[in-house]
Amino acid sequence: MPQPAPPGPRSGLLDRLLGHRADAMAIADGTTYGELATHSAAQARLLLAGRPSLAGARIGVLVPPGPAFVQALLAIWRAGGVAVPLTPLHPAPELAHILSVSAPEMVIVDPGLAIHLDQLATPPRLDVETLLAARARGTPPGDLRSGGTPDVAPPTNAEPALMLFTSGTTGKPKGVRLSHGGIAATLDSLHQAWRWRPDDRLLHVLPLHHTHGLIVALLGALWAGATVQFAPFDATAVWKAFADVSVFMAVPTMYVRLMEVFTAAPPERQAALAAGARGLRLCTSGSAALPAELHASFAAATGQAILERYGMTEIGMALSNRYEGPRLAGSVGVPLPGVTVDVTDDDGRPVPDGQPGELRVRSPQLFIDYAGDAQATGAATDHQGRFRTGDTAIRAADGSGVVRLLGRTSVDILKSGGYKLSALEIEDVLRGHPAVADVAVVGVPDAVWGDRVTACVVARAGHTPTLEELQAFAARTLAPYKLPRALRLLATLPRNAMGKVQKSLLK
Ligand code: MCA
Ligand code: AMP
Repeated sequence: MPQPAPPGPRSGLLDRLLGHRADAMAIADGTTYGELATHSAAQARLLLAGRPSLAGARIGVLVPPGPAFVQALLAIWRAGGVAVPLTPLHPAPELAHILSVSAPEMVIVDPGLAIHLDQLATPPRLDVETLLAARARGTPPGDLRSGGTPDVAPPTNAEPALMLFTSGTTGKPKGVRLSHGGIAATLDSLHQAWRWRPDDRLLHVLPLHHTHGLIVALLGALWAGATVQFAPFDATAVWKAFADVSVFMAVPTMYVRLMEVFTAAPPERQAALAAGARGLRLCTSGSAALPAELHASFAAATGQAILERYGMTEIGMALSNRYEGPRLAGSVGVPLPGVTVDVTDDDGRPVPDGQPGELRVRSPQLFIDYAGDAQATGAATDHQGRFRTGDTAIRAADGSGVVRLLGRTSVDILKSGGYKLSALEIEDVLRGHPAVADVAVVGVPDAVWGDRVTACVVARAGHTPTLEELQAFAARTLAPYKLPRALRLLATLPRNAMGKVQKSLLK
């Protein structure tokens, strides 16, 4: 028996993504918005297999960036499911953790990536080609909005749409549940702030298992009815592609790589590269601090003032430099539409402008919860409903409201190439190495990566572990971007009277 649709307004996110002009180009390979809408209806029906709704069931997606990923995402959402993006960068133990927390009822898999699931006890797999073929079998297109498929109950704004995994100060990565309404709030806010246009074309080079690549970039463009051009990140190719696009979004490490290519090029080649970049409407940076010198060198090369913004998996996007400018190097700007932020002391009381404190955020974009972790969810927000970011910030004393970030309140959270890492998670793995008696992981400032993951190791008697050995050992468990990039062998780790490692001394 079909069940009635859950109460509440239905997903504004889906309404928006499916409501664009049918002949407008969604993806640069030629996929139109009309095709995304009609095919995803047929594909949703395949996932439903006769049920009225997936009713919040999780569906894993191990599919590379491209039109198939977008189709899978829309199909899952139309069927009332929660998408869990997976990445082949994760070795089996990390995938196993994600699958254990998210407990998907099915994983949609690209045949080329299926090998990554082979060692794992996974739920049933659906070959993405089979999903895509749902249109080819001539399933009549339906339209959830017009009631063309009365057997399907569309999701509401309050329902979960995504589960994204992010590192915290304790334990393994947590599954952050984001709602349709929360994601829509992020996209609506960025749409206003950054003046997205339907004739924009986004060069998309970011991974899709995090907020930056998935929500800010991919869905940001699709919300606007713009065109997405996917490409793996390659600095030389990006310079070439600039001439064909209007928007580019990246983490600071990518701008470092771009400037390496530019600096190494002879003058006439530099002129050609710069000419391509000059036509961009918008270049943004986020996920980690963009060094002021990098902002300046990119501007000198291309005439583009990179617009830096700040966000977090749990809070969506909170702060951004103003589109109209000035785009201040070393600052993350002012609250985005719909967002309010406080810079507070430990008790949550706002500190005066010009003084540092913890950034706390109130926003319709906030997450639902950490999946299966009520305690962590409760601790993340204060009694006023503000999310405690763990980022230390300062608001300019000149009354402009402009915020600068000073770092993290916890030394155990690192950012490498835009990826958030838990020092404790890496330490736990390294401690399992037979030559390691004790270990502390710290982030040492690095011009390319932001934080350089540095393992400070006390070796067991008679052992001298090398960096390569530790990397090879940890690579069985951890994604490549979490591996230590430097090793310091020490006789002891500095500890305070309580026995806690003094990481500031190690750094
Ligand atoms: C790759 N490597 C890394 C990293 N990435 N090492 C440390 N940190 C990393 N992030 C290693 C590889 O394992 C390899 O090591 C060597 O560097 C070269 O690899 P390659 O892939 O060629 O690196 P790259 O292309 O030069 O640069 C990496 C990258 C990548 C493209 C910048 O890290 C990346 O895609 N970062 C984006 C992360 C992201 O999207 N974060 C958003 C989180 P070896 O030589 O030993 O094999 S969402 C978020 O933060 C919030 C919401 C927000 O505000 O956006
Ligand atoms: P994630 O958990 O991957 O969503 O990462 C969120 C964290 O990235 C934030 O808490 C910040 O520490 C960091 N971050 C994001 N944007 C910026 C930025 N523009 N400058 C400095 N740090 C940033």
